[in-house]
Amino acid sequence: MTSILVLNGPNLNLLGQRQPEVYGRTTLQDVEDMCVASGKDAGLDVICMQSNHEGVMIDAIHAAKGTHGGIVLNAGAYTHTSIALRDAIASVELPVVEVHLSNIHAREAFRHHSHIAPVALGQIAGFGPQGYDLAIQVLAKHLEPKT
Ligand code: DHK
Repeated sequence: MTSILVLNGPNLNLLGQRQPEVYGRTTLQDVEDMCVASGKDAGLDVICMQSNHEGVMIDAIHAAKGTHGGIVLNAGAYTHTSIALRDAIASVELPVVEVHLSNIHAREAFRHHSHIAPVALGQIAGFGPQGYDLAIQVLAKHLEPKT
């Protein structure tokens, strides 16, 4: 079965406790369990990982090449700052769906720009944890063998 990586970045380990009015009350464990279940429905094995460290995330993206068919990525604040993460995604040439729980375009101006978006298949923002489910469905469709 094809596998995909669901990679969450800095501060997302605090989901459920962190600014619940912005990020909701769902914990990261809940999100990851939901991703595994969505993957199963879509015929994908889902491997979840979270890191607060940019370099660890870059290593995970490199390691995904040859291991996973694609990546669902919530890079947290690195979305807005990290050219290194963008370069890692461009280097591995894997389909990446960018996810944000909150609608980054309706928040502070510094959150409106994403370094990830130009190298991603697309971006899903503002739908809370459901965004991960949508991203997995998009990736599953994208990874379907073309006949
Ligand atoms: C999560 C973060 O940690 C923020 O830094 C981003 C994103 C938005 C989210 O909505 O999931 O700006």
